[in-house]
Amino acid sequence: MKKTSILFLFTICCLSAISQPTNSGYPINPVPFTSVKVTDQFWGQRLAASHEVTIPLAFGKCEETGRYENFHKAAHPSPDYKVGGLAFDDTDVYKTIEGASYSMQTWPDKKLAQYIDSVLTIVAAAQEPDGYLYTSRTMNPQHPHHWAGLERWEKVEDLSHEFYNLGHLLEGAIAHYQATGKRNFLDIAIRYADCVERSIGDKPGQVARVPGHQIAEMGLAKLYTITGEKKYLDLAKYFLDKRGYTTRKDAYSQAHKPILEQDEAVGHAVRAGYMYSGIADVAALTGDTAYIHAIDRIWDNVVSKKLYITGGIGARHQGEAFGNNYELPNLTAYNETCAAIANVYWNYRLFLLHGDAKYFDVLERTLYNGLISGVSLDGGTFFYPNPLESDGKYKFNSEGTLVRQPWFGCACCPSNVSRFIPSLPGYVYAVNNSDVYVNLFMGNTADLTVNGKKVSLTQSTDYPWTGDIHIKVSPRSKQQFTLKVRVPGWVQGQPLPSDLYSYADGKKLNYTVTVNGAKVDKKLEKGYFAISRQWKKDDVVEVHFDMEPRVVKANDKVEADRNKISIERGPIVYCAEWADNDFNIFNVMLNQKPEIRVENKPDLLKGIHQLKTTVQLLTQNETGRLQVKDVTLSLIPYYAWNHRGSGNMAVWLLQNLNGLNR
Ligand code: FUB
Ligand code: ZN
Repeated sequence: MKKTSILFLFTICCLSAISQPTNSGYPINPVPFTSVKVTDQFWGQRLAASHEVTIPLAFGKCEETGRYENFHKAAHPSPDYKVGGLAFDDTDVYKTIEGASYSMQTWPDKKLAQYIDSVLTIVAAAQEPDGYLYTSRTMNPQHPHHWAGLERWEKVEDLSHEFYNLGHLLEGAIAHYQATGKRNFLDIAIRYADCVERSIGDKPGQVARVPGHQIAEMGLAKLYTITGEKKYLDLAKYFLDKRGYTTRKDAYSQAHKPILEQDEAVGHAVRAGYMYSGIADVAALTGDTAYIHAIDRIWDNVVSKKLYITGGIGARHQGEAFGNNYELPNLTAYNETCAAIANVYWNYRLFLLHGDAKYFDVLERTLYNGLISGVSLDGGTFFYPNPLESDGKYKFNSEGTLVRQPWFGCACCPSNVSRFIPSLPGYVYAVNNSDVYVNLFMGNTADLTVNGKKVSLTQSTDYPWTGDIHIKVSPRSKQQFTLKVRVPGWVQGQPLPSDLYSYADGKKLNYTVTVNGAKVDKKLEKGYFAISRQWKKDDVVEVHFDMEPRVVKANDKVEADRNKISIERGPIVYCAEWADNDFNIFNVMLNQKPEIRVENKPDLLKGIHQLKTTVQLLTQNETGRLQVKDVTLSLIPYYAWNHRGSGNMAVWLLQNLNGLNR
């Protein structure tokens, strides 16, 4: 038999061994990352950087920093081992394999696949006979990691991260299985999930525990969807239902009250974002509307009171946590990169539940700004916090460095970037019966199934620099369906679906849609331009969004942004940085009606559109008298800041003298 047919048979066997796969439970079906090939300039660069730099770097760091060694040690335990590092270091290995699995869809890579298999052999060897997989204990059970306690699960509600490790193990293993059809990672993950499922609960012999750090809920719900085994969904729901009823009862961990009573985003932002995502997954699969109401309420709170203009969440350094309502400081904004990723997960799931474009408005804002600011353009260095202002001196802690770093002692952000960026193709489209959603704009080719029939879509665009998008729609044969093109809030005059921010320049942007050259009447459904017709091969949809620089003001209740404005264009939030301006950007006053020019700079920061505007620069002469002169202020996309060293940077810029009094 030829090699290829052996592989084919093997793949089929692997796939068929999974019993009764179910769907995601969401009314709207994601179009998976395996069906979309990105051909885009903007995202193509990021995906290539992820493949060529981020993922090899993360694997290299896992090796160099002893993360693989931990699995080796767990395979051969010894009372002499001193358990160091962090109790969730195993997850960096799982997250990097997850990212590599997505990435290999775009760049099939036999060597990488073999490397992953060799890593998985080491991981499998570390698993205890009953499935328990936690190197921080197994390598030396008498002296486990000081966060773990002498008994399994003893400190899982505090800091042991045993369930957090399970969550990332499941996420990584399922992505690997979906991408490769191989079960070597999935089987490890199932064995650990079974171990937890047997141990946790209210039955005799079990212990009642919830995760100190959420994410297992998402992983378990996903495991249910691919295996059809209800016990995994039950465990995910148990973790949620039990929250607030065990010994853990604090806001840091969103356990201050039962989930159904929560209406404000509090505590550690990554924990929160993962929990809200897990709630959405479980609600979709169980039809529990009370859970949906809870996350809808919390989402309203975030979007109207706790979201940065960059889409970042988690204002406070202390506890890596949400602040109070309207507490959105700029210099000290924490905005962990992982929290931005969690915000994308959550908003994506709310879209899948409700089919409303407003969730993608939040997602897009986060994606293009506060998320990708967390990784350098070359994919090789990372930010942990993502502040909206810098004086080139303020540092959060050892991880809150002044320039992006290749890795951190706590490497959650680099490894999260490793897994998130290559998963991006999975966010572009979605399908619900005869509705096809176009949610993100980027060059790609995609194969969708609409009402059981194959439809190909080809997008080409220069987005986010222009608002022109060309979509070729090609069903195999003539087919009736509705193409729903998202009309972003920013083109409809609303930065976010709340009154937290508003445009302050009085401009009105326009947008048009044509099909095969003929204009289509505007018919917006939940923020989507809906085109229902009998589609035929090579139909062409042309979308145009006016893209102009916009002036944004924050709600007056946001003290940090009073008397200031920020500037954006399309989905991109801009900032002023020292490297483009040979004066102190904190001493400039923007005009009341700034005129902003757009300049295409293909050679700057991997190609950007720069914005320029005339501002008044305040200086003092030798006697201390104020002097005012007009200068040109240059702005760059916020995501691209800090590529030329550290120094002054600001997203919110002074527009009124009153701002100086604060
Ligand atoms: O606890 C695991 C990860 O470490 C969290 O998600 C991050 O915020 C960091 O604290
Ligand atoms: Zn992180």
